[in-house]
Amino acid sequence: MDKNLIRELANYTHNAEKEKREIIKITAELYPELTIDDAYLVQEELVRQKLEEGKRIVGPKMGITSEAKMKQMNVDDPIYGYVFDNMLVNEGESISIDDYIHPKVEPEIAFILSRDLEGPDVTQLDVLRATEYVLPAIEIIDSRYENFNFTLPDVIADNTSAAGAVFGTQLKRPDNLELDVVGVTVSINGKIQALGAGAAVLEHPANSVARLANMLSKKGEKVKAGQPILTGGITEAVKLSRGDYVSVKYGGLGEVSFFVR
Ligand code: OOG
Ligand code: MG
Repeated sequence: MDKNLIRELANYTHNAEKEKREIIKITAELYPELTIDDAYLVQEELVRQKLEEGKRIVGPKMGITSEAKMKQMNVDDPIYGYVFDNMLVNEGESISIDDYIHPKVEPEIAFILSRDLEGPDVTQLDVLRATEYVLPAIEIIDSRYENFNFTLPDVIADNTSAAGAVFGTQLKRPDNLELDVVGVTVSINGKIQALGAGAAVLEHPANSVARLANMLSKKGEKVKAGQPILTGGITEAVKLSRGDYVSVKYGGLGEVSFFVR
């Protein structure tokens, strides 16, 4: 794909994010031929632009790793993107709904590795052996596309809807956890809106990290030690409104919460 076109498409989603406004998906009219490989080139350019603006990568995120997400978004393959430092929300604090377009939340289990993992043959066991901590997390997604309507290439070129992340403060060693049978509830103002178990994510959240390492290896990249890795929404995403108190509770992993003002 032509360098100018890559830049044009990266500007398209990046400007929408900065201006907090909805856009029509790229594949509707702008460039219907966009492939998944092209879309990752657009994402790379978007990441480059953000780094140039002085933002920092906090860690990678996997998306569309559960059946619930595949059904809700009508797409069917795991994808990856990046969480940046300006997206971080401290546990227990509040966000302003005005800083987003149409935000939703997803309950996710995050991993922190003690050593780098390089694909293409990383397994679940490799991930568990390399995991220093797991922690409860909430991802805030905010697709720049109208009505969250996109194809896989569109959402990849939009940094997989990344808009916020709340990492829990309770870090757990993975040794005594069975992450596939960890249950999770998502409550808004005390009422449960979604629930699931870790196994919803590729049968075990560690598989999501393995998949990420194996996907990144196609670009000669690896999953780095020390960065929190979001493994993907366990349940469907839940829409946010002003005045919401969002609380996500995990069996054995703790709880993460924040407010929407
Ligand atoms: C795309 C991002 C999906 C996840 O955890 O599945 C994602 C979207 O649904 O807008 O982050
Ligand atoms: Mg997510």
